[in-house]
Amino acid sequence: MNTGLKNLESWKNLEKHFDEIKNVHIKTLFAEDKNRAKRFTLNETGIYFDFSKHRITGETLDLLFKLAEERGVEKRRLEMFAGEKINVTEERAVLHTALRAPKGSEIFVDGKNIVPDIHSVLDKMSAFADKIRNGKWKGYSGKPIKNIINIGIGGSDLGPVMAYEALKHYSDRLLNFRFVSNVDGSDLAEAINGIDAEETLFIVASKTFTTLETMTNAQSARKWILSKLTDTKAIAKHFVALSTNAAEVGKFGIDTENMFGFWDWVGGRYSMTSAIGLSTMIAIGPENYRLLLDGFHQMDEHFKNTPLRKNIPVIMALLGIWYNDFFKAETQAVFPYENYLKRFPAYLQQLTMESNGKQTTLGGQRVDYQTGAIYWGEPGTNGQHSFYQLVHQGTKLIPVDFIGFKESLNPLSAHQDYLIANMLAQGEALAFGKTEEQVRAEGVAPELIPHKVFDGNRPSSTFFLDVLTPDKLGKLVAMYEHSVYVQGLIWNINPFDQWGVELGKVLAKNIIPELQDKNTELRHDSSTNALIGFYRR
Ligand code: G6Q
Repeated sequence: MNTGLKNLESWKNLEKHFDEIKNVHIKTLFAEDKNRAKRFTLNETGIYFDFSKHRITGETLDLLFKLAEERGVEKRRLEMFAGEKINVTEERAVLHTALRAPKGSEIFVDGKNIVPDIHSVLDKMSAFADKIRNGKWKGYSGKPIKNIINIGIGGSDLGPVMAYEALKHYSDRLLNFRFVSNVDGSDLAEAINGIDAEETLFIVASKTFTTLETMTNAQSARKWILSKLTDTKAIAKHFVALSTNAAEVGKFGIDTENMFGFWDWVGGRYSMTSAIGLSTMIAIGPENYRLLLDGFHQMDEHFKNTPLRKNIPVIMALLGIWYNDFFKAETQAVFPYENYLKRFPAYLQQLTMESNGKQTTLGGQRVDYQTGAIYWGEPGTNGQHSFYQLVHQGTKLIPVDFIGFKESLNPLSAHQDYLIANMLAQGEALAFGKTEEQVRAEGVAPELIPHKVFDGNRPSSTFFLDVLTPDKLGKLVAMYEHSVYVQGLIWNINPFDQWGVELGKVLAKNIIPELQDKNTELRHDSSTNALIGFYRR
């Protein structure tokens, strides 16, 4: 089926251009242009973004920007900020950017300015976070809270865990944070192991408040609290909810006074700056949390107002299209050289893959091109001692995002120099490689020469920042959020729905009673029937 993307003039020109450039080596591109690094670097909002080590020329970028223009990116980015219902399959506005809009801004949904409500939730969160942090909020038996356990999954878990880990340096070390997501009982069991119920607060984070995993964990947590504190009045002191569903929160027994709300125009994986960020706020304090929001907002403004050619998320998105759709690269690696960002790749996996892992255009046609790449990654130097081998000498083309910071939050002798030297060396090695001649000149035995050759020509972006602060984290997350949106615009898909997660949930609901009642007749395929039989026995 022809969806029209490939008929665009810019797309056709990109195809032709790809044929001309596909075998050109990054080394040649650098040799031909002494100004290349400068030409292909931006320094915006405190992010130094070097995209010179890519298999692109000025012409490639011109054509990619043309593609973005033909797809209406300039105008359509504004539709998101204006609250248009761009999530067409769910008929919703997409306004995570409003969550970090400064007080006094005006953003309308169905004729109502939503900014005052956003700030009143933020104020309520701040007051609550302060009470936990200064010990004024007491558990049922009068002890202050020491343990905070966030129960949530997907978008109600990955943002909070990632942000907690990323900003641990700024967190109150007298508080102990844990995150429970998996319906596997071991997750909750380990989270409550060895801690005192009297000092524990559960944050039940669920937009819908109906998610099987979260509700199952929350019910078991409730039983645990009651097994220790016996009185149901204890629930009000040990449970708060982050949700859009007040009715279900009430049914669970949580006082809606202790509920922090958000709205249907916040998608799960875009919700870390909504009430879902409560655990982050308790950890780092309201002031630092405001800095985090401010960082997000600065990147929102950059994306919204900056011409495409100077726009970091737009360029990232277009480079992704270039590799995904022309070079047919299947994956995109993200390697942070900052240990606190160890959960950042996992967070990005949901953001990118749940958003752009789509096969249907906005108009309902099957796409006739590749959409979202597989995102993966680990902190840098650890990766070097495991999978980088494949990135350097394997048979697959893997574009890489390196993320590093000049300053360490824990300066220890020469650690930071070693860390950053490694990041820079990896980008250099990937791009420039090592030729047969160079290997031979080193006196390597002839039979080993082919094993020691590095072809290079492996592309990477480097994002270099000064130091990991809350606002820098906000900028980095928003940068990826917006690049995901731009890719969605180019592919004409909806990055804001997630129908692909439904089928498995429905089938699991059918299987649960079959596991519990051994006498029900099984009507699945022979493989599923046999597996259920094995479990039953
Ligand atoms: C994210 C998805 C999904 C969602 C979880 C949790 O965009 O919608 O990951 O966040 O399924 O949903 P609840 O917050 O409703 O429990």
